[in-house]
Order: sequence, then structure tokens, then C-alpha cells
Amino acid sequence: YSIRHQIHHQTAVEEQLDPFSLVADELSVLANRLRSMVIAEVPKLASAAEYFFKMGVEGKRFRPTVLLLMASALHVPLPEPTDVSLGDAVSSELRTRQQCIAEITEMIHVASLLHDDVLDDADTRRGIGSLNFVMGNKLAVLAGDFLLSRACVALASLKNTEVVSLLATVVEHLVTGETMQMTTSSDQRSSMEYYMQKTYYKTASLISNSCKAIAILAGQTTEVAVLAYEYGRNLGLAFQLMDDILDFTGTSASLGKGSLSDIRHGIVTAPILFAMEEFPQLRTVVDRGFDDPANVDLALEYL
Ligand code: GRG
Repeated sequence: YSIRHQIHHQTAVEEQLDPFSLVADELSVLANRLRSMVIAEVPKLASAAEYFFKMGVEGKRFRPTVLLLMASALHVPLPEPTDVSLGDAVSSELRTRQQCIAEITEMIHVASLLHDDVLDDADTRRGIGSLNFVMGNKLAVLAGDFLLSRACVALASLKNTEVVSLLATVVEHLVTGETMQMTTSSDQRSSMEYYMQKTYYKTASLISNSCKAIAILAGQTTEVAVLAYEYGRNLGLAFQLMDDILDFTGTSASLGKGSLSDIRHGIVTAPILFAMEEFPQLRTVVDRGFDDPANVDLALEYL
């Protein structure tokens, strides 16, 4: 598929269905819950921690949306014999626990964005100044730590060791993926296999493991939990592929940050790897690295 074909296809799908509207009410509950969960004692930390939870800068809320839809898809097994009022109580308690997974996931995600922007020295995020740009690197790192800590407390409150272990491992995966991206050897830079592994750690692991957590909390079988995981994994990988493509095709206004930021950071993403399969001579350009803007321009010609 050409990049143009994929974008055309995506637009057609968007016109048919708006998954976000299906969980709009729950998303607004989530927004309020998140704001209350990041209240901090020290005013500077409080304003840093709530920075990306303020109205208008919440981001797309892609992960909570997927998780809330997953929660709807995996119905609660009602107690037998069916007592309607008891069933409702179980159902609503389960829903609260599943919403908690959506909140934890979003807090881990935002913590990773805060740290990512420090590592990349990024100055914009979600269409406004990144937290490191506005309040400095130190506070951005601490705010990320604070969000992770609040996510841990919420996770512990679920009292489910399997779920705790899944989401704790995700944090390790995020760190692993980011480290893999920072420390690639020349061979790894042009390897699709390396790219997919890194992408699983950096992006798909959070989505797949939180989908699995939703299934576990619903008391689903191991088979269903694995299917939920696989669904999240594929969706996460597809999400990152689209994110990579948009870096080349989007505008600063649509992305909320500068375009071509990956390549300018020397990161070899999916569009370059696909182009390299078609044009092997692109490999020499990639090998030279993208520190030189002329080399970036040369690589772009192949896309
Ligand atoms: C502190 C948890 C933690 C991790 C540290 C920096 C780091 C290790 C990991 C970075 C992981 C990262 C930023 C991956 C990119 C994932 C991605 C595609 C982010 C963009 O997600 P969107 O488009 O963002 O859903 P919005 O702004 O809409 O929420």
C-alpha cells in the first residue's frame, strides 16, 4: 500500500464510525477523575502534574476510548440464579474497576510523554508548549514520576496481582522501547524486525496489556484475555505505523507538534523502512544518519 492509499482508506473509515462518541459520557467522567487524581500537595508540582489534564489539552484519549469499548464488549457474567439488582451492583462495580484501568493507562501514557519530551528536548506537545519548555526539564521529570506514583496507587487499589504485574511490566517496556530507539546500531536502524520489537515496547505494550487487564477484571477465560491482548497489540502496532506516517504527511496544526520530527531526531520509522525495501539505495542515505539536513532531504525524495 502506498502512503496515499492508507490515508485515503483511513478517512473512509472515519466517516463511517466515530468510536469516541460511543463512550463520550465515560470520557468526561474520566477527565474529571484524572484531574482529581493528580492533585499534589506542593503548588509547583500540582500545576506541573495537571498540565496535560486541563480542558482542551487532553489529547485524543485514544487509549481510554479503546479500553472503555473493550469493557463494553466483555460483558459481566451475571450471578446465578439471575438476581437483577445483585447483577446491576456487580456490573457497576466491575465497570468502575475497568474505568480505573483506563485512568491508570492514561496516567502512564502522559507520564511517558512528559519524559519523552525531556529526552527529545521537544518544545511543543498537544498544540501548546511542552511541560519541559514551559516549566523546565526538572519539573517535567518530577511531574512524570508523580503521575507514575499516582498510577501505582490506583493500580494497587484494584487488589489484583496479575493486573498489577501486567501494568508494571508495561512501564519497563516503555523504558526498554525508548532505550532501543536511542541506542540503535547501524544494522538495527534498517531492520524491520528491530523496528517492530521496539514499537511493541514503546507503543503497543501499554494498549495490549491494558486490554488484557480489562478482560481479566471481567473474569474472562485465559483464551479471551489472550485475544484481548492480541487485539490491543495489533491495534497498538497499527497506531504507531499511522503515527509514523503522519509525521511525514501531517502539518504542525494537525499534529500539535512539528512535522518530520522523527527523521530530524535521526529515528528511522516505518515509511523509511518500507521505502528502503523498494529502493535499496536508500540504505546508504540511512547509514549516513540524519544529522545533516541535506541527508534528510535526500531520504525524503524516496518517499
Ligand atoms: C516514565 C512511563 C515512563 C516512560 C519513560 C520516555 C519513555 C520512557 C517512553 C516514551 C514512550 C512514547 C512517548 C511512545 C510514543 C507513543 C505515542 C505514539 C505517543 C503519542 O500518542 P497519542 O497520539 O498522544 O495518543 P495524545 O497526545 O493524543 O495522547
